[in-house]
Amino acid sequence: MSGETEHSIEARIADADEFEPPASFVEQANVTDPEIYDDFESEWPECWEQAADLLDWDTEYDTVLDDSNPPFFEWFTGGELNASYNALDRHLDERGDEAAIEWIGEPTDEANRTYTYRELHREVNEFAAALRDLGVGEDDVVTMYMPMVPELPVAMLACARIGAPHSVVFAGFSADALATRMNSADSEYLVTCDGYYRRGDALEHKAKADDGLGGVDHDVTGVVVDRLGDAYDHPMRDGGNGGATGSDHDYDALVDDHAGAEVDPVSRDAEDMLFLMYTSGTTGQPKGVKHTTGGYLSWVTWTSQAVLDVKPEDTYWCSADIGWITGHSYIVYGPLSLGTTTVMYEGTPDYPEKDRMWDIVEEYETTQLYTAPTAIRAFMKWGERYPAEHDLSSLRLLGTVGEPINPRAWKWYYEHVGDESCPVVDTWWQTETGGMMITTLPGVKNMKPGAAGPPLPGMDVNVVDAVGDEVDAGEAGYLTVDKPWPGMLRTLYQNDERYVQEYWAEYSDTDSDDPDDWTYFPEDGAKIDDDGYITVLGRVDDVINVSGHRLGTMEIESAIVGVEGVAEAAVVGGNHPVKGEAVHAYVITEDDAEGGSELRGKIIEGVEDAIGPIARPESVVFTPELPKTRSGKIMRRLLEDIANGDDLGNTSTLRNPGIVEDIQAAVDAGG
Ligand code: 6R9
Repeated sequence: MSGETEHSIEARIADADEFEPPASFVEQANVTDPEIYDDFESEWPECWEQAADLLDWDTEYDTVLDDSNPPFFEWFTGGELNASYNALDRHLDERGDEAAIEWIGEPTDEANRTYTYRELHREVNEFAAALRDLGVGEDDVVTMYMPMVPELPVAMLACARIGAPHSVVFAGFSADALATRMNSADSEYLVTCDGYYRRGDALEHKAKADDGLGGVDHDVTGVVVDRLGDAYDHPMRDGGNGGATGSDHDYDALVDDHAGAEVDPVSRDAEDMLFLMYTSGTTGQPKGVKHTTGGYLSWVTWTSQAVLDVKPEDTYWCSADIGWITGHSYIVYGPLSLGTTTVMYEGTPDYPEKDRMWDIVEEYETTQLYTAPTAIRAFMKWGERYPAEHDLSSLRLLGTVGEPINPRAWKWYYEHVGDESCPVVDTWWQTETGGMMITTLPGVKNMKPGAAGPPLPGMDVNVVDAVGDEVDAGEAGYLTVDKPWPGMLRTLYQNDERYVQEYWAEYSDTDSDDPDDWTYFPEDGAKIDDDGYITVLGRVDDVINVSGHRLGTMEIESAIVGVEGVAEAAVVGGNHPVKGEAVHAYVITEDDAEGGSELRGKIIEGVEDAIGPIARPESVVFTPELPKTRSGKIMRRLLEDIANGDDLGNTSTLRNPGIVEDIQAAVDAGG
């Protein structure tokens, strides 16, 4: 590149719409053979034996795919295995003294914690023994309401060891959200934490957990991790707590009491539940997505290897929170199954300075970084000098997940973080899919900023119109998946009917028992180009994606109408330069009362209490009416246009066309 000025490099990157994988990456990549696409297609579904072969099975499976009862597909049936054995025990001989987890707390003056595979194995065994003593049996759902502390993966793997499914609730969710999820799963055990650090403050989490337990309708045995020490003298329950009676136990004391204990990993049927993860959908009730042991673990292990190029000697970093599916699949299960070192960071990217991420990459010589577009847009805003101050040459691959990434942010990441020598994988997937579905295989395919890429090998993904016919290249349509895959959700917890309704009814012949008549609908819009690269356009249901976090408009609306003085509310997502989308609320007051700053404050508080600070509305606009169609449906599309400052187009089909201008005027006047 000699002679090329800084400016012209930028211009070249800005103009390019396709990038070849860097040769230095391809030379060493886990997957480099382009034939893999044709091979997987012709060998489907047996191609997925390759994924299952990455695991150790106690009993070999006899059938790769049982599709006799669609859409209740089953994978690797007859097989038995244990997820904690695959993540830990099998690495002990060769990698026992290598780091499994590098945990970095937010305060910079605190010692970081390294868990070797042997140490992690020991603590998982001890905690598994403790859980059993507390009464946890196979198939009992254990809830975890924990921030990014190492005891979270320990608890997940301890549950997996004894065959107890876990249900992790994001620590930023509210007490109410915890109660809803524990009630829905009939979960009688809660592992939680006294608190954690956020931008220098010690946040008191335990009081919030107790608040949540007040809304749980059965007894709950608790375990509390002491993260903050003297900084927070946290309450411990002893007997009563409103709704849920029960007592709390100190995590460290339990582990000490079981020092040296060994617990044989329970052989789980491939189709046994590994965990539940609640996620937002169209209705107010969160959906309990069920993932299984064999299919899920195969899927996240295979994709970690093929897409994230994980190797045992790597120091791999996914900066998601384990409270979301990305952390489950790509901080815990995928990387540990491959025996690599996985990094866990407690805090935010801008504490104490805006270079914290780069500081960590440099210090730990991180080889991969997998993060969200919202973070990349924030890095861009802060400026290129922060990554430039650090040696990031250890990085080999970059990844993004959670929302569409705009080409400008993609290129910034590629240039300023990856130094043009790391492929960027833009990975499309969902809580329900378990792991990645659409993205480039980084050692094989060219990258096109803005497009996630072609479907992974073995995937049958299409972009169709409203009646299911494939749309032409370049046209917007709906994403569909026509063949099952091992990592797919199996059902919604105790609600098979809703599972069929939510994901299959739209494009399937639901009376048919021919698997070819069944199509999975992820509720995303998309378009496809002539090379089969898919650009995902975003949700087509009532889900808002704020900083890569899925929020249901109905959940937010019901929180708002729960506030005294509110009669009706509509919530939409508007564009936001950093968060991707932001929440905008349009509210009708009771008795035509004037909405003022006091009510606005209560509405914001109501949303934070019901869901969490991530759902906090960016704007609250009071209006005497909402725009409605003649049949009485709220025209959210128009409210979105208002939120985005777009032209309003045709409003004549409204029952109350004048209202749109009134709302617009209210917005212009500052709400
Ligand atoms: C893994 C995860 C799923 C929704 C999904 C889509 C959006 C995720 C994306 C993407 C465009 C990508 N999404 N990855 N959109 N490009 N690379 O995020 O799961 O929290 O369930 O969200 O996120 O809209 O339907 P989840």
